[in-house]
Amino acid sequence: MTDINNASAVPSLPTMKIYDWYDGPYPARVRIALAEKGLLSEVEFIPVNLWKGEHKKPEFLAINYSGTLPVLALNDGTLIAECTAITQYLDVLDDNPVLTGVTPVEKGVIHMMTKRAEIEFLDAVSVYFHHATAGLGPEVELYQNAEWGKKLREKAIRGMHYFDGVLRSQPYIAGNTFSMADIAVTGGMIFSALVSLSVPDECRALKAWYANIQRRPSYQQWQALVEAGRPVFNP
Ligand code: GTS
Repeated sequence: MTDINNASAVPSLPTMKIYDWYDGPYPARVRIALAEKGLLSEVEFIPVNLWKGEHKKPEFLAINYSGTLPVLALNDGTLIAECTAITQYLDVLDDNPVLTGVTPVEKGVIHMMTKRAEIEFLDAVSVYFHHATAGLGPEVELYQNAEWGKKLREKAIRGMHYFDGVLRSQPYIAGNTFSMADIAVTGGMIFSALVSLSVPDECRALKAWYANIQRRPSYQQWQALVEAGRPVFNP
């Protein structure tokens, strides 16, 4: 794991800006990845206020057609949305990938487990939030389907049980080392806490894994930022 207080060893970094919202669970994934790579202080964060629906305005949709955060903007005009894509980009900048795998098998398994974390857990919690709770409020949530939201809440709980099973036989989501897949499940845990979706008591391996993740400097730096309530990271 890289020392998050060290400036990056990458010789010529592009100027990087990230559109995000400081305590959002998906943005958290990229902030944790940045911290793991020692790149947190290399990025300028541009807040996009989800609660005011700024992410659905034409100006932002021109940056990301999907109207979601985070988005990485490079100085040559390249825009990279999707946490997975951003993490992959950041991970190979220094030719020393530590989050997305080195061998073909590692890359394949990490990609699979990251996708599974999204489909079976994190995205399901997100649908529950947007459809079966007040979500971002009536100004932003223009269509809600509470029944669908409640179904996805059940799916998220099934996902917790699935990942608990995975973690009974290995220390991390994609095997023996921390990876992007752990960060994706961490996003699910962060979102679950925000919507008061408790991890079932019997998911002991998942709880133990999360306690371990929460001890990582990358997680702690993200948490300190959220607790300070600062929308923009300013080292
Ligand atoms: N697949 C996208 C990714 O991986 O980046 C999903 C991104 C996403 O849903 N981001 C949330 C968002 O923009 C940000 S947060 O809820 O975690 O803060 N949500 C706004 C919306 O209206 O869906």
